[in-house]
Formats: sequence, C-alpha cells, structure tokens
Amino acid sequence: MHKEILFIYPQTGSSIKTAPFGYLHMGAVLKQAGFQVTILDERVDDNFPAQLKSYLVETAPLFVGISAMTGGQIASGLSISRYIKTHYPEVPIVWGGIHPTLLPRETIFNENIDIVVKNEGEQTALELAMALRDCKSLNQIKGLVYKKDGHIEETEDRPFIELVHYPGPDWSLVDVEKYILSDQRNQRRLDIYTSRGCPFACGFCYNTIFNKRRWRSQDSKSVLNQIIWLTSNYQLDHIWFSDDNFMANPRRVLEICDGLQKSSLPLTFSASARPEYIYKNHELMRRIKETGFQTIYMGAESGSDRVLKLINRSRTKSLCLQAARICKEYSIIPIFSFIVGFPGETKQEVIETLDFAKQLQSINKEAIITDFKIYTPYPGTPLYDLAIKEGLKIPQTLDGWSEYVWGNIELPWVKDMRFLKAVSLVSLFANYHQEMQQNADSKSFLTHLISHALKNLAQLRWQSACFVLPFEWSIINNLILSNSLKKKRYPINSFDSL
Ligand code: B12
Ligand code: SF4
Repeated sequence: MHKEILFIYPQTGSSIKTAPFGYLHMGAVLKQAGFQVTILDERVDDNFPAQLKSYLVETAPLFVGISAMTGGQIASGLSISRYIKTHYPEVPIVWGGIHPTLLPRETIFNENIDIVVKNEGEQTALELAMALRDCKSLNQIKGLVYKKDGHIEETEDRPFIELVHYPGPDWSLVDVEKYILSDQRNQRRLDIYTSRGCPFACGFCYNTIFNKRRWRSQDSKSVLNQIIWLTSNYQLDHIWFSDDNFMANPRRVLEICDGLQKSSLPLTFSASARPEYIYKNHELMRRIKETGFQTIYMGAESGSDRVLKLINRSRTKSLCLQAARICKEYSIIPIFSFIVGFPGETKQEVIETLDFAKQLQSINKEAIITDFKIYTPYPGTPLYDLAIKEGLKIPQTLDGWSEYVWGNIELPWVKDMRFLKAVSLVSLFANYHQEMQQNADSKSFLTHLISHALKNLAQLRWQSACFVLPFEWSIINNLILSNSLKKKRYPINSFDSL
C-alpha cells in the first residue's frame, strides 16, 4: 500500500533560508499516522533535480506537495510541477501555502496542479493522504479545491486547528545543519517559529485574511522542549523567533523565559514584537534581558501620520519612540523596519520616514534601521483594493503571479520609482554593518567589498537626504543582485535534461 508523501520547497530568490516550517509541522502529523514523509528543498539540497528524479523513479508517492509564497517561488514551483506532470502524470500535484490560499481558484486553473490546500495544512494533508491511499472521494475533506472530471470542486473552509493538540515541528525530517545561519560573529543561529497569526490588522499584511486576526501558539513547554532538543543536538548560539508576533501573549513569553533560565543553555535570542507589548512593560523587558534576548524586531513602517493612518498604524510613531527608549534602558537592540511607496505617498512623506528613522537612532544609538522596503500590494490584504483602484495591474494567471516579485512591481501611483529605489538602497548601505550582523548569511566577498565601499557614500546621502543621481544602484543591480539571482535559481528548463 502506498504510504509515501513528497514535499518540495521551491526556490524563493531570497538568500535567507529558514527551515520549511509548514512541512515540519505537517510532516510530524503524517508521520505519526504512519506515512513516510520526504522533504526536498530546492534552496539547500545539492543537485535538487537529480534528487527529485531519483525519488520519483524509485517511489510512487500518494502526492507531491508544493509550497508557494506570491512571487518568484511560484516560478520555481511551476517548473517543478511541469516536470512531474510531464514525466509522472499519475502523481497528484498538491499546492499549498500563502499564495494558493489567497488565490485558490487562479492556482487550480493551472494545468499542472491537481489539488489546492487552503490555509493550515496539518489536518487537511492528513485527511487527503488517507483519502488518496484508500481511494476515497475528496468531497468530505475541508479546505480543498480540486479538479474532478473536468470541473473544479471546492469544499468548505477548515476552521483553525488547535495547535496544542498537534505534535509541533519534526526537525528530524530535514538536515538542520543546512538551516543554521552563521553571522559575522560566527554565531550559529537557527530560526524557529512558535505561534501563528497576529491580532492587529496592518493594511499591507496578509494576517487579516490568512489568520483572520487570530493569534494561536504552541505552549511554552513544547517550545522549551524544542529549543533544548535543537541546542543539545546542534550546538546553537542564537535562536531567532520568527513568529509574526512573538510577544502577543506576554505571559507565555515569561513562561518561556522561566524555562530557559532554568535550563541554563548558553543561548541568546531575537524576536519580533509590536511596540505596544514592550513600551511600558518593565517586568517583561527585565526578564527577556536576563534570559539573553539581544534584539527585538518591530515594524515602524512610516514617519508620516497620514500614511500610518492609511495602513492602520496610527499610534506606531509615538510607541516606537518609547520602545526605542525602553530598549536602551534594558540594553536590548531594537530593529526597526520601514516601508515606502504606499498609495498617495509623497516625496515629502518619504523624507518624514527618513527623519523618523534618524530620530529613533538619536534616541537609541544601538537601534538598527533595516533597508526601507518598497511596498508590495499582496492579494487579500486590506490595502489591495485601494491599490487596484489606484491603477495597479494584477496578473490573471499563476504564471503571471510568478513574475509579481517584490521590489519589481509597477506601482502606478509612484511618480518617481528611481527616487524610491535610491532611498531603499541608501537606507540599506548606510546601515550596512548592523544589518549584516543581524541577518548575515551572505558570504560573498564581492558583496562585502562593494558594500563597504558604498557605505560612506550612502551615509552622506542618508544624513543629507540626497537621493539624486543614484549611480550606486546600477553597480549593485549589475554586480550583486543579478549575480546572486543567477546563482540561486536553477534554469527553468533544468529538469528537461534529466
Ligand atoms: C520564514 C518566512 C520567509 C522565509 C522563507 C520561508 C522559509 N520557510 O524558508 C524567507 C526569509 C526566505 C522569506 C522571504 C520572503 N517573504 Co516571507 N515569510 C516567512 C514567514 C515569516 C514564515 C513562513 C512560515 O514558515 N510560516 C509558518 C508555517 C507553519 O506556516 P505556512 O508556511 O503558512 O504553512 C502552513 C500553511 O500555509 C500550509 N502550507 C504551506 N505550504 C504548504 C504546502 C502544501 C503542499 C500543503 C498541503 C500545505 C501547505 O500548511 C502549513 C502548516 O499549517 C511568513 C509569515 C508567516 N507567518 O507565515 C512570511 C511571508 C510568507 N513572507 C512574505 C513575503 C512578502 C516575503 C518576501 C517577498 C519578503 C521580501 N520583501 O523579500 C520574501 C520572498 C522571497 C522572494 N524574494 O520572492 C509574505 C508573503 C505574502 C504572500 N502573498 O505570499 C509573508 C506572509 C509575510 C507577510 N507578513 O506578508 N519569507
Ligand atoms: S503587527 Fe506585523 S504581523 Fe501583525 S498585522 Fe501588523 S504587520 Fe502583520
């Protein structure tokens, strides 16, 4: 009887390679039920096409699962799906993850996809595997869109699962070593993920649609067990909690701190938070400091009150200023991220954002400012309809969505994209050192060399808000970005030669 399932994580185009958390969670459930789960990760597995081929030659899986975020990952996922459909047409191809959930119908219309799993996959993938194994109908399984006899069927949505009733991530399904980043201090960092969703509703974020503002989490005990297991097996120095909103339940954070302090592991930590949770919570700050938290990542987003109102973050400015102060008091480094290019945003408002970033740095000299990201309107987010009203052209097919790549989308309301790109680039290089210390997994000598050379120039531009003639952009574009993209993606037809 078939019991095998293959999960594939396609290239993303990003140099940061965190573990495919969704597969670790789903894989744990499927394994418990007696299925054999294999995960292939195109980003980290050597000679991925040959590995895929040899798996399919030897195994007839119940299905092949493919995960996709909007953008470049779809292109890689489609190329893989096309290869499998052509050479192994009997194997059902199942897509899941953020993009197929946001646009399930557009996804299923693609001729190389048989089934779409919407939202969380643990229970749905399990029921799907059982139905395919037992040759049963799919129409009783919640959370599916699938093709049947030339028609498209859709079942009712599945409510959120109770995470505490599920086993959590099974790290033995991957080679953990491949996901350990090493920063410039040679610290071995692993990203983990311990909660889902966020109660807030920022205009640009997927959370309102995907998680419906419901925050759920693994309990503190299982988080601690996970950290202890990972640390004792992989000699980690640093854990990065990449949850959308790690601090959403401060009581859980305190319990985790308790357990970590008792375990005396030689670890430091980073996590995301909204400034709301920390700006006047001295007890929380004291405890996380004692536990070894080094950095807290917060979205500051914009310095313009009008833009902050538009994105539903009206109080963010004053809260971030207070958070910068309290972080200073407890010697925790705050990392602030920003977005530019929202509908209707003027150059003056972008400059206000720059001033706000400088103000945060002047309050707290240790504060890290990340590069200003250019706004990308993602389907289903609160601002998406406004973006369409303002002239955004959206792709009509899955292939089209694969080209909807962050930083490369025409925003009709932006009069001067060169200006925005220059701001984004200057913010990156002006803050280059700190950024690399926190996020580094890039070891390219060329990248480091050019970045250092550009840093001084960028700092001058940053201080004087001068963004004319950004010739650095061409250098980066030609030398670094295109090179790294070329290196990280298999040619689209790499499967044809197999
Ligand atoms: C980690 C992460 C990354 C990692 C990659 C993911 C990885 N594991 O390596 C990195 C750092 C590379 C990354 C990059 C980017 N990311 Co990102 N990322 C995340 C983050 C924080 C966590 C994803 C995750 O693991 N979640 C936890 C697991 C448990 O949930 P899950 O993946 O959704 O999986 C569940 C279900 O979706 C489903 N499922 C998922 N896949 C599959 C597959 C099958 C077959 C089935 C059946 C089910 C299924 O079942 C799982 C279990 O329930 C999310 C935010 C979030 N909270 O999800 C953003 C997020 C996915 N990223 C996002 C974005 C925008 C990006 C970037 C464009 C950012 C940027 N500006 O560069 C880049 C894209 C890369 C590129 N250049 O194209 C957006 C995606 C929006 C969209 N419409 O797709 C998100 C939602 C953040 C946000 N708030 O907007 N990201
Ligand atoms: S606080 Fe962060 S995770 Fe929560 S809705 Fe806003 S952007 Fe999304």
